[in-house]
Amino acid sequence: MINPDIVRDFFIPTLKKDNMATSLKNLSDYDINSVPSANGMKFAIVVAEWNYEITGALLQGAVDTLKKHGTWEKNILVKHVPGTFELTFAASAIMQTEDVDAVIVLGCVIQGDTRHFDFICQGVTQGITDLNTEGDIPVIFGVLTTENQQQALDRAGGKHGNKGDEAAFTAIKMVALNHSLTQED
Ligand code: DLZ
Repeated sequence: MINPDIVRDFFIPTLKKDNMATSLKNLSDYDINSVPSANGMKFAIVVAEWNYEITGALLQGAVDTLKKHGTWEKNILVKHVPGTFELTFAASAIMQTEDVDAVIVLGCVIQGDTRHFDFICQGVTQGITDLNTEGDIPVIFGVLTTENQQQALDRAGGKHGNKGDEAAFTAIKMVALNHSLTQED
């Protein structure tokens, strides 16, 4: 028997209707009423220090959005790591040691002259995917992978909004989903 609450959760779109094409997307433009209350939820945010003018802005967006939806500041744990590649280890360690409902990882990889970009992107994407497959709590992927700095700025509080906001409301929705599936009434 399908639980109608779960079905309803799945079908409330958060991103606005005309906001699906990546090139047009404003990552901060979402239906606020589609996001459940985050009151009582606990989050960890891991932030890469590489490109910190970008990732610091993502962090600000994520914290503001979590708080806007009712997360208490004392329930937001923030940890920094040197680069995006280290996000997987930190998220994994937090999952094993901290009492949180979700982990958000924030990073920014900007394409350079070598293939390093590809390896970092591939490594972190697979690493976070593995954590989501194997762990009990969601790990939200707030990593920008851009061709240049301007594209990153556009998505860190610029013309395409802030991917930190998107990561935060995604985290809240995933925690609500996880609780609806795992917690008894
Ligand atoms: C080495 C490196 C390079 C070239 N570029 C980036 C980047 O654009 N964004 C980022 O977050 N990190 C970068 N790094 C650092 C790696 O993520 C990692 O910290 C090092 O390879 C050490 O493991």
